[in-house]
Amino acid sequence: SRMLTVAAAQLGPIQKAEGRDVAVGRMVRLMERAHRRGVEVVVFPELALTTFFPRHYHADIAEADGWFEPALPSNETAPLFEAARKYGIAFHLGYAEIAEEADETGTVRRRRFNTAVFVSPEGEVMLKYRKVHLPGHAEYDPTRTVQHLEKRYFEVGNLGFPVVRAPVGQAGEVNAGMLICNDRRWPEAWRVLGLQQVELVMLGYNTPSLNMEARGFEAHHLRVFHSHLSIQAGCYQNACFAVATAKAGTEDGCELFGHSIIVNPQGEIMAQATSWDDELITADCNLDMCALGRSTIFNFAAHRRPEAYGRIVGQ
Ligand code: CDT
Repeated sequence: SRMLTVAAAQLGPIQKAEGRDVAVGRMVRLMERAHRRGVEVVVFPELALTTFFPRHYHADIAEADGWFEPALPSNETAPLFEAARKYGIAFHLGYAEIAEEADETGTVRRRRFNTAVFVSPEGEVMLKYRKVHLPGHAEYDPTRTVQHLEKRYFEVGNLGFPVVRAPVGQAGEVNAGMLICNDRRWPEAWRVLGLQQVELVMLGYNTPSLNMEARGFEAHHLRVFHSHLSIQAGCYQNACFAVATAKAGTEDGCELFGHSIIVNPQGEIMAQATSWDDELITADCNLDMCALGRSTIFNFAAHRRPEAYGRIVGQ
């Protein structure tokens, strides 16, 4: 069987005043722990290097550039790449990306994305993804006590939902794909990965415990339920594993709910974080399990009916 040992490396809160050196130091310690447990792939959260900065308003977007990475590795993130090399571990990292890149009109300009990369133990980027579903709003909202300004700071990802056959671990290879936070709630995103025979979906998230838009219609306990429901359904309906890693705890007075999980193709939770702090959860994934769903109830070639789904893509 094709076994792959994976970990969700949940991070506790990172405060606004804390530098990347603090976050990276904690991440290196999680890598050391992963090594002791025989882990081959470590998944860190969305925007893992800083506090969840879209809660902070900057009138001039360029003022927010300090939250972004112009290059990876940088001096501050190099220890992470060194740890990966030392221990032979591949890792997934979410970060805010600045790229000097041509837009749809061909104009090269400064562009900002909510990005994740899957990096080999040798430090090579095997896969890059830019978040497609950006929640929140673009302008300061005085009706909210906490802002969620992803639509201000990031452009919609322009790389689609890529899947790569990555050479990792004893399994030899794994079909790997990524989602970022809010993407996990959209079945279309999972299905685009499923159509590429994804076996492992890596995703990081920062989800506030309090839904600012709930207006009394959503009980607090449903926040974690909806997150898990989305991930478990995504795995079952696309016959894949997922490692879903949270940033958790109270950042600058705002609570993020944690509850990182690893899920199998039956939709079962194999491991779950129980703290709201730095915590490593692991699971041994038999990638051959993906074949069952894919060859029976979710055999897409045999049973899927795209001719009836035109409305999904506006046809
Ligand atoms: N980071 C992120 O995408 N969080 C969202 C919260 C949305 S509240 C405006 C999520 O879907 O978990």
